[in-house]
Amino acid sequence: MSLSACGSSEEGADDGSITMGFAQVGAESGWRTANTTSIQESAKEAGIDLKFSDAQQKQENQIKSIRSYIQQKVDVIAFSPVVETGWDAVLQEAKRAKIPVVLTDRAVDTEDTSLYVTFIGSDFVEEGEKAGQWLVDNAEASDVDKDGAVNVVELQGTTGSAPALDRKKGFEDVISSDSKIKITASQTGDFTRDGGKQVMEAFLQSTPKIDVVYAHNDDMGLGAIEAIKAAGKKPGTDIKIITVDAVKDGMTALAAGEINFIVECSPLLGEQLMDVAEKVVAGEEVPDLIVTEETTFTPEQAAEALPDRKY
Ligand code: GZL
Ligand code: ZN
Repeated sequence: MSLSACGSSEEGADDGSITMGFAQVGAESGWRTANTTSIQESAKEAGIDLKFSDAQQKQENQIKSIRSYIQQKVDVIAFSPVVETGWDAVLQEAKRAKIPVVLTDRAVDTEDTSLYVTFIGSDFVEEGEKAGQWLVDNAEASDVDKDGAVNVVELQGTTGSAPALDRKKGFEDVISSDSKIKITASQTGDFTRDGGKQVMEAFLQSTPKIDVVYAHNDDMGLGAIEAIKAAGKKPGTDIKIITVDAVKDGMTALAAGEINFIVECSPLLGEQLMDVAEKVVAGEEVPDLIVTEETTFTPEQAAEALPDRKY
């Protein structure tokens, strides 16, 4: 088999550059768009040949992409699993093909941790705890209704996804310390603005008194704001809103007082991913968990941070 000057044999580029196959969840939210940009730009900067796919939030599409990367014999596979379970078979295939797999953003729930090299992303339970702690610290008399309760409605992320499961867990763990705070309704809005709006419309119809919305991401919170306004109520005042992500549109609503508190979840994982990929392909040791640094924002802090926000 003759190799052309660049010798692009089927083993991917053999001119020392690395070929990565990345199977992205979709393009469901501002966070996801920023995450995709970070991955694509970082690959370019690192000189890594990136093959990229968008699964439109469907697990079977992500599995198909991973299988095609295995066929193409890429040097490394990376992906953000849309849900936690159902990955063992395809990850076994990658292992048999001796292609290392790096998880970014969302985790998988598997016994066999040899199926991936490392996980780069946030601690979603901690994000939920930060959201719950803000509510415990800031629930005030105006939020308590006549029967002494602070009624929370929850807009969950994608059913079965690590961020939805863990942000719920962290939030509930913390608010359980204050018997006044109750989650009176909880439903998935699938991390999209439209999903958040539709579920919030239903909550406003069915739930007598809503004091607080806890949305697992900014986009669903922004959808809830549309529904709250359409119902003639003031978001951030009549109904308090807590979200997670801190993307530009969320931070803008926060600075305007329509959202009360945002827990940051950084989408800028690209650089760390490319660094890990280079080490993994070179056979170097990498930590089996790389947690991203992130903070929280009040309206004042959002107003200050907005000018320099990259996404
Ligand atoms: C979190 C990420 C979530 C974001 C949502 O790391 O998986 O998915 O919070 C995105 O905005 O859709
Ligand atoms: Zn070559």
